[in-house]
Formats: sequence, C-alpha cells, structure tokens
Amino acid sequence: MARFDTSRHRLALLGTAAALAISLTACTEDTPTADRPTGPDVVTVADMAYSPASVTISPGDTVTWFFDDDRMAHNVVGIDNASSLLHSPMIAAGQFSQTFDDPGTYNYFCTVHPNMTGVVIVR
Ligand SMILES: [Cu+2]
Repeated sequence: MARFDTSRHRLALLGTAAALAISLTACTEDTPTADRPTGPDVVTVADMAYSPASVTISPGDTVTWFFDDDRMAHNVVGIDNASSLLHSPMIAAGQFSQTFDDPGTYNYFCTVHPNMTGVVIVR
C-alpha cells in the first residue's frame, strides 16, 4: 500500500516537472520578437552591422531594414544624396522600409555607430 502511494507520488512529481518544462518552452517561444521579413531586399541590423551591407535593387523596389540587435538601438540615416530619403527612427527592434524610385547609389550609416555603414544601389 505504502509502495503504491510512493509510486503515485513520483508520477505526480514527474507530471509537475513535465508541465514546468512545457511552460518554460512556451515562455521562450512567446518572447515578443517580430517576425523577420523575408526576401532579397531585407537588411538585418544586428551585431553592430547591416547585413548584407550592400543591396542592389531595381527602381521602384523597397528595402526593409529589420532591427534585431538585442537592446542595442540603431538607425538608418542617408548620406549626401540619400540624406533626404533615409531617416529611420533610432530603434532596437522593429523594422523600417523605404522605396527607391530613382537609380543611384545611396550610402547610409548609423548616427551613434559611425562604423556601421551600408549602401543601396538602384539600377
Ligand atoms: Cu548603431
């Protein structure tokens, strides 16, 4: 009788452990991260860099920057001919899109990390 009770107790413990493991897994999966957009014109902003740093598109195409660098905020700010076109908010997570209508070379950088540079070539 006592033996039966012990095994029931062990089963209950196992059940609790399993439920805990499941809830931990669910919690990890529920972490609010935006879905990364897919496509050739997506630039990931992570690890202090734009990746890919250079994208080549056709006139009328849209480039989307996907910010995913933990809690490190970055932006996308155009240089010279791109300065009026590119000016994203400073964000750590989320995304920013810009359509490029005119052919040209559009250089940009992150204003708080000037080593972070990228270019959009439209042709
Ligand atoms: Cu930055």
